Amino acid sequence: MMAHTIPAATGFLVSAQQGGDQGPVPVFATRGAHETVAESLRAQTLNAVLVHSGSPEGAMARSGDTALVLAGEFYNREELLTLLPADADAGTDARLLLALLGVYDLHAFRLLNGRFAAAVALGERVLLATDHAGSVPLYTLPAPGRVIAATEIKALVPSTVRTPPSGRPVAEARRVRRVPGVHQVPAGTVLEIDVRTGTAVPSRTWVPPVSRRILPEADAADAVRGTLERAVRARAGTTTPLVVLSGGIDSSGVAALAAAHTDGPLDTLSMGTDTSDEFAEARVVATHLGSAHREITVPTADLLGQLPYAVWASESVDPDIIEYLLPLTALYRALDGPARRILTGYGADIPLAGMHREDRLPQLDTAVAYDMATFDGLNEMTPVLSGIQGHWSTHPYWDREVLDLLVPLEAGLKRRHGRDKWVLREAMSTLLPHETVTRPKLGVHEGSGTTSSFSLLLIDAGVPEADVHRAKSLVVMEIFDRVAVEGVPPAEVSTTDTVHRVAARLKESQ
Ligand code: IOT
Ligand code: MG
Repeated sequence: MMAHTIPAATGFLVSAQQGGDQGPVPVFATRGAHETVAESLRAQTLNAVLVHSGSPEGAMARSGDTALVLAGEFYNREELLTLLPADADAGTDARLLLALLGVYDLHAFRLLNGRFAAAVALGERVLLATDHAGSVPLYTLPAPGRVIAATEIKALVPSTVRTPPSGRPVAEARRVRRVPGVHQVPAGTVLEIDVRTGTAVPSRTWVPPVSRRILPEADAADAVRGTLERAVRARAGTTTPLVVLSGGIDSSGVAALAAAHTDGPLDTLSMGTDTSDEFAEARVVATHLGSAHREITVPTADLLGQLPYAVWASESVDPDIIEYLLPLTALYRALDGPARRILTGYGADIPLAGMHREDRLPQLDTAVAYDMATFDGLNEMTPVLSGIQGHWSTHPYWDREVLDLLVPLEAGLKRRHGRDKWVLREAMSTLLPHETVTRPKLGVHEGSGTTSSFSLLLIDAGVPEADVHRAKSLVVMEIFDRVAVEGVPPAEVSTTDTVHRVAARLKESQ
């Protein structure tokens, strides 16, 4: 049962090398047991440490001169199986990938709709790939004779890599702040690395659509509902899923579709703080769906104190993203008990421009184009966020087929009849109460008071209002340097002390 609640592995560290067998020391924020694997191929050895919850064998596969590890899961298994002989050995996603690589080589990654990071050693090559959205972050340090890669930066910093090789540049990949030689594998990309030279060649496996599609209202709403329904079903697993519910249209839509595919009541969970919450709005939905609903209240001081955990888990240095992720970090950390499969409404606002409160169609489409061109590397959907508590989160709105439908819809279907995210609201209109369908957007950073209380903390420390955003960025970067680069445990990093140091530095520089 466990294997269906969360994937066989939720993270990994690999070292592929021509000689020697000493891998780096595994360091992860993701909670789980560690399984060490060594596969000797003709030209290289693949050493791996898998983060797992009981069945790590499901996360690796070996055949002939190819060995691979997989963190995460696929959502189009049925479709993929039609490409293989009926008796193909494809019982796990790792074996399915191995079989597809045998047929398509690296182009296999163009076929996958999933949430994963993968590392493959084959012949003298190493393939490193993320899903279309890069939703499971993957980092690498490729060097002549040795390629190392991991799903968390902290596993690749000099203190944990025993003999850091001097890495080769990686074309088109973002370098990681303050960690020499380490690059992030771009979203929707497979890097093909020659293990002898450390040279990496990227191939895109997915790009966000840039053209726009015209559909009649009813057809668009039907397509959105059907596609989203499939995405939710593929993610629901075999145990009762938990939906993190704000009572907004995005998460309520996911909850309604998940409830339809769950035997017995669905589990839903809402968080609020002592300054702000959306409990009443979420309760309307929970009551309507008959879910087993829970509310968690986090004191605001505790919430801000958990900033180091949000940065440690996401390894993101974007202050706006950290404000969205902080309340969710607090929510997941408060979720004790066995590992859960969590569905969220996160990400719907990106293809639908929900964050922009924009009435004018040109500006709305500019926002969609901009956000679809800049999401990579923000790590906002990283599974590590809930993984620090041993859970697995997944985001139906960032299913590959859902994005391929939502992104290209012409802007007038996204803003229509005076409503934002119109096509989604219309698609969900028969499944949810009218007040939920018409409820205006409220971001998680607003609904939980996160943005305002973080600002207040900085202003109280003496930061002028005009500098607050820059100060937030400095605080987040300083915390990143502690918890991701220097390996300081998040429990030992104080948000308040960091805020005061940044405030003092800003004052000096004036
Ligand atoms: P928001 O859309 O408010 O929340 C994201 C998800 O977090 C919700 O769908 C819900 O599943 C969960 N959630 C939010 N609030 C609560 C709550 N109080 N209790 C329990 N669960 C909750 C930012 C945002 O406003 O989040 N997310 C945007 C995208 C960010 C922009 N990124 C970018 N441009 N690259 C989004 O699309 O979701
Ligand atoms: Mg949302």
